[in-house]
Amino acid sequence: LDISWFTESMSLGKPLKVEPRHCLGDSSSSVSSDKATQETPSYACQRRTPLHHHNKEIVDALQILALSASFQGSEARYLGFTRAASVLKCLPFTLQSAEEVKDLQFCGGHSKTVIQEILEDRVCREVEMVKNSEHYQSMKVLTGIFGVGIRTADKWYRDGIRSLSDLNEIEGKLTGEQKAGLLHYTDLQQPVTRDEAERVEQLVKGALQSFVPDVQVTMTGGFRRGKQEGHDVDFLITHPNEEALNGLLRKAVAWLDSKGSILYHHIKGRSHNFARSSTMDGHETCYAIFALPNACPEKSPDAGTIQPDLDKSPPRNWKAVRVDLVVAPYSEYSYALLGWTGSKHFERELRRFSLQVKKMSLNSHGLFDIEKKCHYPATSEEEIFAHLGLLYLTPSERNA
Ligand code: DCT
Ligand code: MG
Repeated sequence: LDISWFTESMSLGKPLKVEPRHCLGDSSSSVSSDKATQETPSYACQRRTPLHHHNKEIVDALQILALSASFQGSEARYLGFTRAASVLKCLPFTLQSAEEVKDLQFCGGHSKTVIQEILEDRVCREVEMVKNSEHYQSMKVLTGIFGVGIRTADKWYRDGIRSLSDLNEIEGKLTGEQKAGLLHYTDLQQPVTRDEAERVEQLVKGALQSFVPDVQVTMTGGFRRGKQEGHDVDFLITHPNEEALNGLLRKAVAWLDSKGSILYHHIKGRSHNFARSSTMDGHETCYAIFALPNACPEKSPDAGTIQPDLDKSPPRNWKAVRVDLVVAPYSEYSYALLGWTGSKHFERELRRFSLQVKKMSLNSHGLFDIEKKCHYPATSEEEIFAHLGLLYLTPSERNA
């Protein structure tokens, strides 16, 4: 199978020979026509990755194995499966045979076995085993709690905790975040729809604008990449006048809280003394659980008639929704927007590319040239891609 047309489309219109440390946008890159299959760009930030693709079954399987590897603390295996899945998301056709991936980057070895099994048998035994394993199932439930990471969940697992009800035994040891996560577990397991995200946006904008009328609020994360559902709603807040941002997040959150819109919140202050060259993110951030009122409040049934079951609690007219609010100074806004749009794998690859290929450190505050020891200001995402010598990818092309 000649997949040069595919690799061309993946590599943003330019068939380029991938050298070690190759940078897609570089005009100096040499063109190779014979070894088209070596042309798959190494880094996900060099490929257009759409939201919808042609190999869902295989990608889902590889992502289950990636998740399972991360549950077992194997970063290398997590990355291996994630990279294979990410490359397949760019494939503009449905795979028919494992032969078709033989020269694709990251799709050899273990991943190829998985691809082959799914193509031949429709199922992969290893994936089925993982899905049925007690460790995977428990870790999925436990890491699904807001405030519980892999390390905590794994420690709990080793202490014999398997399910949410087992957590009653250690309730006193849970953090405030975890208690709130447990309390609203069922709601938070439900995906947030775009309609709900837009209603959260109205709430957030209303609160912020009551203090600063021309504050800029942008929905980021998966919704900005075109997803119709997400596990939370992410917002980025900025204003050309930095003074206007001082204390704004706390005031707006307190205002929402006073209206009963907040079930839980935790504000992480802005880190003033963090190294701008590090990959850490020091923006002021609020991690919250909102009580989002239902779109159409249900009318109380037959007001005035006697209710048969008076003990029944009234139907709830709200849903718990996870919300992240991030404040970025205007000068860092484009970097924060790029950093908070994701996907997670795309961001990871962008930072890896910056460091390995460009010797630059990228984070949500800026871009630092390690050799020249200077920062690159940017007023748009396009400028950041240009600083990195990459062709621009729209948010919907960053679903790596
Ligand atoms: N992010 C990142 N690295 C992380 C976590 C987050 O770069 N470890 C960035 C990328 C996405 C953005 O922050 C928002 O994070 P999530 O809400 O976790 O991701 P999402 O793509 O919005 O996913 P979902 O649609 O499920 O909310
Ligand atoms: Mg999100």
